[in-house]
Amino acid sequence: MKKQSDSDRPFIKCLLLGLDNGGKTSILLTLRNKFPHVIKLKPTKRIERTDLHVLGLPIKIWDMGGQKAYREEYLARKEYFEEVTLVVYVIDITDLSSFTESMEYFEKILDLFELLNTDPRILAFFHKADPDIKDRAAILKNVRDLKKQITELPHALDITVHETTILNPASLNNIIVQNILGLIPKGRELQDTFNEFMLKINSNAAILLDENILIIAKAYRDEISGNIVQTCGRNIAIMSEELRTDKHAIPEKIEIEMEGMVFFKTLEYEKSKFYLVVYTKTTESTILIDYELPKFKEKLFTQLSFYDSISPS
Ligand SMILES: Nc1nc2c(ncn2[C@@H]2O[C@H](COP(=O)(O)OP(=O)(O)O)[C@@H](O)[C@H]2O)c(=O)[nH]1
Ligand SMILES: [Mg+2]
Repeated sequence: MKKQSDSDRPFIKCLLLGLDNGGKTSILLTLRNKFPHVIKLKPTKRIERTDLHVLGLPIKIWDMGGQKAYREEYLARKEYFEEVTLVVYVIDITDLSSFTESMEYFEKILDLFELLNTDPRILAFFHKADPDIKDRAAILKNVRDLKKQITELPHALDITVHETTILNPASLNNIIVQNILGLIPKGRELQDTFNEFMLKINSNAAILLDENILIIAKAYRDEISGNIVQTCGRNIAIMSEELRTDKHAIPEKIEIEMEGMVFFKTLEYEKSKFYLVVYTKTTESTILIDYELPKFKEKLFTQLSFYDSISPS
């Protein structure tokens, strides 16, 4: 295993932890924009690593098995937990019988971080919160109980809770990427530029995707508009990528009428591509977008030209 000190480039180390069968590998595949529900998964043996790039910064995600024997091995080897920036702890909210064991493991992990004096950002994923079951009384009760147990953990570490499902890949991507972007200066600057653009174009929601279809900036006026722009944006971007791979014509701009308008535009910058998706309910916005887009592009590309100077804060 290559240690962080062997590498001269900065990177972010992210651990995916939790009991086996919780959904870790499925989450990882979703991040790679594969479709996990059509793949039969085998239990992860030991550790599987995936590299993502967010704004040019390598993100190394380690999927840490989850079977009992492996869990004990990880806990015995502190180096796994060293220099970790982000931890995603996955709990299957449909499996009440696993809660006690899962919370015990979670607590041991938090103990280790305290012992190592590291302070990673910690996300608890209440996973398998599929739309058709998440409002059932039994699931709501599970969520309440787990939240209570998490707030009662004897740790100073800040843990944020997210209900997740692989049936909503846009939201999964968003949670992870936003947390990573929040940790790097370039990510925060980009978000500021995007907020400014959003104010000027007076729209309901807008996102900027990179070519891996990860949301690298977003601004919503309300949650429904946010969901519309994410769902449309992700799927049109996938369509566009597939057309490109098959060497068909690539749409430069797409418009969809939908209680308003969704605009999808490809922005090319040197060898990279970005996708801008905007949802708006006023015709005034469409004029504003045309007017503001060149200025926004210029500012965005100036910021992105400092790729190499990105480093974790
Ligand atoms: N209903 C539902 N099933 C899921 C979800 N995520 C994963 N699964 C299923 O849960 C099982 C275990 O998933 P896997 O990713 O192998 O878990 P891991 O052991 O933590 O890596 C598989 O059958 C997945 O298809 C989800 O969001 N909803
Ligand atoms: Mg697995």
